[in-house]
Amino acid sequence: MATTVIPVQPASKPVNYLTNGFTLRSWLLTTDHKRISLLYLISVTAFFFLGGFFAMLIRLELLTPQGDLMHADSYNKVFTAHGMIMVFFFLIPVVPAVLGNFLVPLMVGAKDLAFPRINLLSWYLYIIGGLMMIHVLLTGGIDTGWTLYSPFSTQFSNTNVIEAGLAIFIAGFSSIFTGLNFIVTVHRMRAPGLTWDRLPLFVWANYATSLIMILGTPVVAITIVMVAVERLFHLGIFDPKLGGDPLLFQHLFWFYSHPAVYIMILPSMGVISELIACFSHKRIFGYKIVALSSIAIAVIGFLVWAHHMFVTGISLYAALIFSFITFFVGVPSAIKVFNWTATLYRGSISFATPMLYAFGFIGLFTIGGLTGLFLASLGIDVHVTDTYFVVSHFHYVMVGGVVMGYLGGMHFWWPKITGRMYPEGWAKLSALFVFVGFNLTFFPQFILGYVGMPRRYWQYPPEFQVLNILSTAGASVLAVGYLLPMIYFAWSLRYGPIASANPWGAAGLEWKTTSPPPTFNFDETPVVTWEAYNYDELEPKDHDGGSR
Ligand code: HEM
Ligand SMILES: [Cu+2]
Repeated sequence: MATTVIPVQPASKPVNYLTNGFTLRSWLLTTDHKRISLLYLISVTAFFFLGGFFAMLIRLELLTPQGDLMHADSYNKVFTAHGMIMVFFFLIPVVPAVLGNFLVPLMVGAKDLAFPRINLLSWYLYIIGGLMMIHVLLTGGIDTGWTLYSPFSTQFSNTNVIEAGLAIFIAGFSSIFTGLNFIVTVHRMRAPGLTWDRLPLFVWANYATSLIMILGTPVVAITIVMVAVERLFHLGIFDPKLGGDPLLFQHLFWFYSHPAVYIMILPSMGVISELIACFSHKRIFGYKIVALSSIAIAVIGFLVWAHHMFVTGISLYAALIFSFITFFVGVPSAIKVFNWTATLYRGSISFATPMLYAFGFIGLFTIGGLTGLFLASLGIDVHVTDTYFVVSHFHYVMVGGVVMGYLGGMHFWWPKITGRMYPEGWAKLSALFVFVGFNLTFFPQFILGYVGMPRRYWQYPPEFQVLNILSTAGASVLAVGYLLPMIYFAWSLRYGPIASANPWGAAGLEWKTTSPPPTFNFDETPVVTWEAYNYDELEPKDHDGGSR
């Protein structure tokens, strides 16, 4: 009698987005948003450490008042390299392109972003821009500062301004495409039942960021083209001798670059909302107003650019008005901070590493934001503009804010991204290093600026030395804090405990699929019938992660 024998399949590991093809080709030509996110993760991290290398050169130079590590020219090139790399190749892409790319489709319950190929194109544009920037550095560097101020950049600098500009221009398109992709995805691809008022705050934040990316980035792109055109053809755009106006450059530049600081911070704020909700096991207090405050920031951010120009000779009335409006941009940020604090109130708080970063964020961002209000006050700004006070302000928001949010998010979603837990003890230690190192680096700079140390000088009077030494010492501690996660994250890829689908007991669609997720994210389209952060209905976990 014939019996059909059904061959027994050897137990194979389930296919997920990581195991779905191992060739270089399957990575470099992927259209999977999760793989593209990892491509960004690797490249953005490389730029972070390159920018960090230049930061350490700056801090070493400033250890002594005489400036004996390098010449003035090299110093100009070093701080320009630091600023351009950190702003355009790290801070702007880091959270949207790494975490946003990974999470936005998962959080809205979609299979991928709306335009997967454009997503891949974005990464290539970023890489092309980045390689051009590196080429500039290898062939003599550029000395204009990251702001490229005219007339220096257009008439006097002998360095490669055009290629550096082109690098930024191309990276800008990467940013525009990412923004477009997010906007269309959020509008068109939400899972059934996922209404706007159920959307996770991280998605809201990326949505608002995308609006700024699309509306603002073309302005800086055009400005850079104008710089190139003026250098190449000597047209009078910014040069007064030819009928141009150097202030026009600053207006155009800051019309993008002020909103751009919110491109950097908003996604991190979104991360913080997710962390605070999860680790205090509560719905975010005032969910709606926190969501709308992202949009408010995006809108008001476009109205205040000239607060970077108080001492350029703009009319006193213009300065007064810009000073006045600048105070309003603090309001939505303050709303977020207040509402996070209110969420913590009576929450069942756990102190896992991501939450430590969230606390760090709140503290440092608050200092950064409040000193922003000092700078918004006309009289104070005239005193401290172009000093280390400003340097400290923006590092508190951009490093204290953006990087804290990013690291918090990386720890939180690491199990989702890799399927492994990181070692909690090491992570807490490095969070401590980051926080202490950060404050030791940048707090002295407030005082330095207040007592009159100008930024971008390579020498200084000896009385400023003690504070500079403190700052350099802090930078070394901070560097250790940033290197440690590299090591233990890499370690955890092999040795970390296997993570369950939802190791933190978190709400949100991304936790409803496996860790790491399958290629198309969900086996069947999820249907949402609950509010965001429905923590009341979820079992609390004791939040040490791991699989139980
Ligand atoms: C709370 C709201 C904020 C206010 C009121 C504010 C205000 C200001 C003002 C008035 C200046 C100009 C200072 C000067 O040049 O003399 C400034 C500089 C700066 N701010 Fe803020 N700021 C705020 C938040 C932020 C955030 C969130 C970021 C970044 C994530 C940021 C990044 C910067 C940068 C990069 C500069 C200096 C740019 C340069 O000259 O190189 N600020 N801020
Ligand atoms: Cu600004």
